[in-house]
Formats: sequence, structure tokens, C-alpha cells
Amino acid sequence: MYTMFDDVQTRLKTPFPALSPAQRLHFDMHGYVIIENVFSDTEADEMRDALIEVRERARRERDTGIPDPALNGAKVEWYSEAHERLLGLGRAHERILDFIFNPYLVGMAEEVIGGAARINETNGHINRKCDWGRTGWHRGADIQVATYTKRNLFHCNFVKTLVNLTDFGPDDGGTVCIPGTHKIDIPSQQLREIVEHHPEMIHQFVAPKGSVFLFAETLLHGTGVIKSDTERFLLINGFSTRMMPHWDDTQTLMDPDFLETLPEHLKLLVSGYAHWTRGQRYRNIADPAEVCEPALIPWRETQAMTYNPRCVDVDVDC
Ligand SMILES: O=C(O)CCC(=O)C(=O)O
Repeated sequence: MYTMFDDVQTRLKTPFPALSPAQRLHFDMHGYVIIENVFSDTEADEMRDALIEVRERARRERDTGIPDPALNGAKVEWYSEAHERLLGLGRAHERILDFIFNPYLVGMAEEVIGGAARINETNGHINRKCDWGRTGWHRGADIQVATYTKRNLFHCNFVKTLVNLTDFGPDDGGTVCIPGTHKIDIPSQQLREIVEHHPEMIHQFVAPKGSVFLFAETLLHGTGVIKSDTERFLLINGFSTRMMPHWDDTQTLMDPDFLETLPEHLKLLVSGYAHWTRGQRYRNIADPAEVCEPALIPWRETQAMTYNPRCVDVDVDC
């Protein structure tokens, strides 16, 4: 992790604010918002193919015992015959690097965090219908320590962008959540017991492939139960404030040799920054979304884009 003694000035250029007023309002009310068709069908298919390739390599590694260097540390956990979880995906495929450095996704996370983000995990799920499919309700951060309001808007220091790489209809197991629980400081177990008897409270990630489910990790959420014959592909990037740790099960994104290969404006996004200068930045609800034109093109083609935080209107009164 870089510290205050490192002279790192540049940041990835991200749209700010990334969300429209209506998207931001939806996020504040419910703790999540779905942004449809962020990625084209072709891009979603390419990312799904990348996950399939990683899974094949991991299966071969498991069956032969021969390590595959191309996985670059990615691991696969077999929850069951019907559910594989791909961990530490950040360097497992060039196409996934494009995903984790996508300025639009980083911009969404930074808006909710209220400052500069760092990537804390990159993983994926591939699963099918099975008899023992469970939602596994959980939240990844406590309301009292992970959330605050600024300019009357909700912020959370741990945020995720989930991208569906297959179409998610109501029977396809899209991520589920209990809207509003991102602000409700009642233990998850108690909320789960109530919700079990009131399925009408559940909202679900239903959207065409290539869409984004942006949510605060204080929201009670889980995996939807698959009832159709679809195979579900979900790609996940977790973001936190940059002074928080990277916590993937593998630490390959933090490999110093890898960090050296990154252009300056991506280093802090990956490495974090061990100092209380979190680059805070806040919007007002009425601010229109900024369109960051090249936001969706691969990071390899945007390396020249740099961003000097000193030029930004930063609110230091926090
Ligand atoms: O499998 C899912 O849809 C939920 C993923 C999830 O719970 C998470 O990334 O925190």
C-alpha cells in the first residue's frame, strides 16, 4: 500500500456524479440501484467467455495437480456440483482487467463512497438450479461504522458493482435484497427471521445481461434461487475507501511486480493509500450525471487519461 511518503498524484478519470438524480434517489431509498445495459451484449459475452476459460483452467489444475501460471493466482471454490465461486479474478484474464478498471463502475462506487475508491475484491459466481439452493442472506458492513450522510445523501465505505453476464429474468437467480435495510441498524439475523415470512419484501436483480447492480454492503442481500434451466454468470467488483485493506482470498492484485506494470493513474485504485487523505467528494441530488465519453472503452486504450485531484473542488469540511 502506498503511504503519505509516496508521491502519487494521478487518479483514474471517472465520471462525477456517475448517477442521475433519479438513480441516486433510488439508491438512497433502497440501498441499491440497477443500471441496465452498461455493457453491450458482445462485452458481456466476452466476459462470460473469460469466466468459462478461468473455470476450465482451474478445473484442469484441480484434476491434474499441475499449477497453471495463466490463472495468476485465481482460485475456484466448488460450493457444490451446481455452484462454483471464482476468487481473486483480477489478473486471471485481460478482459477482467478491463472490467475492474472500468471508469464508469469506479465512478459509481466513488459517488457512493464519497471519495476515492480502491478495489478490495474481484470474484464471480457460476451456478445452476439445484435442490439445495439457498439465498444466504448477509451484509458485509455494519451501519454504524460503514455509513454516513453528507449533503443529505447516504454514503457507504464498502460498495459493490455486480454485473450479470447472462440475462436475469425473475426465475434466473438474480441477486436479492431487502430494500431499505442499508440504513436499518437491526441485526441481520432478526431481519432474516422477519423476511422469511414476508417474501413480498424482497427485491431482485432482474435485467438484461451487461447490467449493473450497484449496492451498499450494509444492505441485507443474498443469492437468488434459480428456478429456470439457465446457468447464471455473475462478475463482482468490491470497492472501499482507499485506506481500507484489500481482502480477496488471493492477493495477486497487490503483487509489487504487478503494481509496477500499472500506469500511475491506476496504481492507487489497486494498491490503496495508507493515509487519511481519502479524496472526499460529494454531489447534490440535483446535479446531473456527467457523461464520461470514453468511460466504457478498455483500460488499455485509456492509459493516457490522468486526473489530478488537486484540481478538484474537494469538500474538506467533513
Ligand atoms: O450471488 C449473488 O448474487 C450475491 C453476491 C453477494 O452476496 C456479494 O457479492 O456480496
